[in-house]
Amino acid sequence: MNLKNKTALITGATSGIGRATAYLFAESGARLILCGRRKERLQTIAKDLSSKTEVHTLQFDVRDKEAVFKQLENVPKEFANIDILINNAGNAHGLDAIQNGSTDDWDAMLDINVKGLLYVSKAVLPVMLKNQAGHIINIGSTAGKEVYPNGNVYCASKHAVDAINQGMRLDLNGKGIRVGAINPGLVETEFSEVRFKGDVDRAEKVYQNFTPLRPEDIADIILFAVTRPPHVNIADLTVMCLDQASSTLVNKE
Ligand code: NDP
Ligand code: 8X3
Repeated sequence: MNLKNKTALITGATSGIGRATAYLFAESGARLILCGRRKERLQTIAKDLSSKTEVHTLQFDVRDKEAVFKQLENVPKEFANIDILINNAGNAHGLDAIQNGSTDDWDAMLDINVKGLLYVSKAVLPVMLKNQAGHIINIGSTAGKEVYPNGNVYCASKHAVDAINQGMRLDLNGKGIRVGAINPGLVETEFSEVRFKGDVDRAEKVYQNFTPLRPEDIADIILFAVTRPPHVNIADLTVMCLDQASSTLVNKE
């Protein structure tokens, strides 16, 4: 599948789904703008992909509104014509009953998963509107389709992504811009390590005794979505591994 002459901006490209998407898009020839906070990782990935395509890296925290707009205003001109935006940066912070939740965790999830996605979209949209063309993929979650015990604010943030995805599609109708969400179930990435604040043992247990999705599985679906003919828009797609039936029902050995 060919993305030659397309420029794709991927947030959260330093790990998991975003990183897998960067590698797959590079194979397909897309020019890449890779974003994240961890500069060394961005540099390593850019070096890895430099034989396949042109890569520009942007280091910023999506919560930092000023940084988002400043960095995106100043991308080199050969990268400025963004065709594809993958709104992927995000994480869960904590897994606690609402009465025990940390307000810092709540701020992080709402500021990153919701407001960060909005800031990046607002910064990228003018070029898509000018071109009357573009494709935005919002990475939602099964947590944006149902709520599970102790998932409260993370689920709220992903329900917000679901609403924003629908709202974007309504407001951008007639402007040549495709908008769609990919909503994964359990994918083995650094997600649980972040959720459990570096407790690797606890994080590993989340993915034990069944076969979870791999980040490459989601990258593959993202590539499929962005390489459909221009009149085809995958509006909303939920994907789980075979062993998962819902957020709370996973067939473990
Ligand atoms: P990872 O933890 O592996 O990757 C998260 C990415 O988001 C990293 O590249 C990280 O980069 C970036 N990120 C996090 N916070 C910020 C921030 N404040 N500013 C900029 N970038 C940030 O997790 P996944 O790959 O699993 O998660 C990617 C997306 O997929 C998220 O939106 C997540 O909610 C969603 N998702 C994940 C599922 C799963 O089971 N893993 C299932 C459903 C959805 P850096 O730290 O360098 O800034
Ligand atoms: C990540 C999947 O089930 O941990 O969005 O919320 S889950």
